[in-house]
Amino acid sequence: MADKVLTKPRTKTKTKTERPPLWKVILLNDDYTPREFVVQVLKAVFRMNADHAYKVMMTAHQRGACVIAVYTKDVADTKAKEATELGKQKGYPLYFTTEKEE
Ligand code: TYC
Repeated sequence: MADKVLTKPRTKTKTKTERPPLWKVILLNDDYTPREFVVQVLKAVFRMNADHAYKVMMTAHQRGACVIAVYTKDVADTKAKEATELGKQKGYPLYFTTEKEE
């Protein structure tokens, strides 16, 4: 083949130092969701033990909001949606949101 183009295999390796941005999942306080239910959701969706879940719930209760954990965007969105949905199923206004970590 006269027009065949020969290319040399790449030998240089690129050094990747950038990590994917992380997203915070934030629990917001409300006046209606029972404390025990918030603890249950934190344990189920965010794999917290009882002690940690209680502390996070109380922080949101007293300060209005609490950062729960950081994940890649997909995981953060999915978990926030799932946890909010659990409250919704019970008729509670429990709300989880996400925010990009700077
Ligand atoms: N404030 C709620 C109550 O007094 C409990 C609660 C805590 C709700 C934290 C949401 O993110 C929350 N029953």
